[in-house]
Amino acid sequence: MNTKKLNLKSIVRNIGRSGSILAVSGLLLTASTSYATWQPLARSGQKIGFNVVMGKKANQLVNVTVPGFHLQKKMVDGKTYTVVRVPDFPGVTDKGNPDVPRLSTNLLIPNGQVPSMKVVSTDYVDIPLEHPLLSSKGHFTRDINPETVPYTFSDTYQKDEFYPNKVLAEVSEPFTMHNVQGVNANFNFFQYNPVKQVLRVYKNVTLSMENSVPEAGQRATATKVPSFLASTLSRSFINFGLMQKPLDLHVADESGSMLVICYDDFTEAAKPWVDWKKKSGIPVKFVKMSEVGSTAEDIKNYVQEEFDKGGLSFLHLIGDVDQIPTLRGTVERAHSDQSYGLLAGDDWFLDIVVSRFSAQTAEKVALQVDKAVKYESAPDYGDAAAWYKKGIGIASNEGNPKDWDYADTIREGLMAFTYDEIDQIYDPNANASMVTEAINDGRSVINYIGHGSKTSWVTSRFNTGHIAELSNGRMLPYIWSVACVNGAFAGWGESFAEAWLNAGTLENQQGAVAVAAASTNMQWVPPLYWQAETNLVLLTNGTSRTFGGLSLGGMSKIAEKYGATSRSFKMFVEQTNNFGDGSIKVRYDAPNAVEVEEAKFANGKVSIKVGSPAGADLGALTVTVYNSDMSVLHTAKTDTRGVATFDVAADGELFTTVTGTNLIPVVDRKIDGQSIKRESKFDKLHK
Ligand SMILES: [Ca+2]
Ligand SMILES: [Ca+2]
Repeated sequence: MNTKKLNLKSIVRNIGRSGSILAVSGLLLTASTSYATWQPLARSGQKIGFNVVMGKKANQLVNVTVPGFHLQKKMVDGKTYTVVRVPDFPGVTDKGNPDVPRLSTNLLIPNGQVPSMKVVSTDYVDIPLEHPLLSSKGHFTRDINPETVPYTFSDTYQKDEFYPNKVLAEVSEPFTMHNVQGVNANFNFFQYNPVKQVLRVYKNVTLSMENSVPEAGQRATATKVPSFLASTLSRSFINFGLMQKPLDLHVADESGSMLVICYDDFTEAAKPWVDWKKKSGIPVKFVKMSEVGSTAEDIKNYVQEEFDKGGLSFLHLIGDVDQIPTLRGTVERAHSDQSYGLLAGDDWFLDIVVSRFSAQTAEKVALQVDKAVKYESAPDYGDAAAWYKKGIGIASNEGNPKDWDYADTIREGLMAFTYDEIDQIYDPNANASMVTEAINDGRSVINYIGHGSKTSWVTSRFNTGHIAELSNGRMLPYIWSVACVNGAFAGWGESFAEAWLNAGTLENQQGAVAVAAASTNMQWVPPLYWQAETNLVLLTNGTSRTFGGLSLGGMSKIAEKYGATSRSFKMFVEQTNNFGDGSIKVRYDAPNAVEVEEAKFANGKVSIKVGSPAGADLGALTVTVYNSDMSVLHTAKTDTRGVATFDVAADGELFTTVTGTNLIPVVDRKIDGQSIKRESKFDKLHK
């Protein structure tokens, strides 16, 4: 085997063992069904192994192992083809070309560096295929049934060379997430020669990622990562653990600050929510639209200026699109609030969370405000809290694998976490009354996968009319919708996503607390990576579970899988907007009760002691201390004993609020000039 023919550039040194032919054809012959069979290349496991074996600022050594792949036969127009798949990774998805698996990952890099990837050693096998490798249908949107898209075969199938005809490992241009830089590395470890009908798999490769500029020896300045990004970084960059120290990365206690841009007439209606955000520990800068200007460009400039000052984590807009314009996307001119969040680096990785109360009247703003405030500040508890552990999956019977297959995977993950009931409302049997009944019974999360319209989910036919008829009160779910145009919010007509937030009155609430949905047509497969990451990785393993932070983290998974400059990633970021408060901490369990056992102010120091008779975790709760007009406002986290202390210079009455994940918060507890000891549990019981 001549390695020169492998299209490996000169930097690639193949010092590994030479390729060997693996006899798997016998296996293929016996596989008469369309079921996938696992073709092992290593002894154990099916996970692609990314192992950063050395992590320094100057260079990192990465070892990638491919333990095997799934092999499947598929009949197309009377001819048999081979399909090759790897768990957790998509195909290259290039229309008409062999759909080999695309392996890739995100890596943190030192700021200001443009790293290159060099191959240190490789080990590959050549596998003759009994049937030709099937092509990809390419990307298409969810307004199209995949079955109606034909397979095509490009010129590649006539060429006696390996596809993709690229270097073994490519790194993207560096991108910036808020204040941290990374690259996407793409590994062309699956290659196919259509004429020889041979699949080449690199099963073990070691690579060295080296910086463009030699280390000058100066100490790097510490980088503080806002808490909403912490989970995304630690879960989606394979080298986070190893590089956190060399890169001097620290996760901040604080969530960062929020900029609110509000249509002038809605200022009063917005006030209770702004006050609540401050009490829950988010510093808020509130401005009227007239102070910002009138155009999208005015908003973009204003947000950029705030971001450049440092510390901005959230942008929230209040008003419909005619009152506060969207910024149009670059891929398909999608109406895009998210584009306001692209502030650092020339990339599509969001740097802050962006969300909107898309309401047209002060009355509806007041309703959306009340939904968000009460969701966080006054949760159900005891028997009434059962709904937090219930969810809904709604999915179509289309796609390969089917949409309901993905919905089942999410369901299993959530059930293994805190959930004890997730409805399976799947085609062909799904209908609107199933959705209505479940929501009215109380559900905290809805995952939708299928076709969508501006006013409905096609699977179940649940539409804006049904939302208006709901009677779920304040059992308000949050919703991840993988569908076309559910969030087409520009213009005066009410979109599906807006209807969820606008449903009900202050007295009789209904609908949802937050919805992530697209303003244009979503693609079939890439959004599923967003949804899976959001539900199964960031929710179940994360530390900071804000609705917008979960969505943002899920988006970075699309970049990881399809490339940082892929159309799929850019398009998804631009089109997928957050309706409702993006900074709310989602609830996925019955809330824990805590109480303020001690709140004293003496000698310029406030000391708060939080306790929990029910045994809730007392560490890392957010405690704020403020005066009545909130001109004084301090935030701190409790230590493991539940204690937070503050230096406060203020006269007059002081108050405290305690918030946390799945917590029944303590709100507006008055702080006294002297210690007020609550009765102990013992005293209460023995009175
Ligand atoms: Ca960015
Ligand atoms: Ca609208």
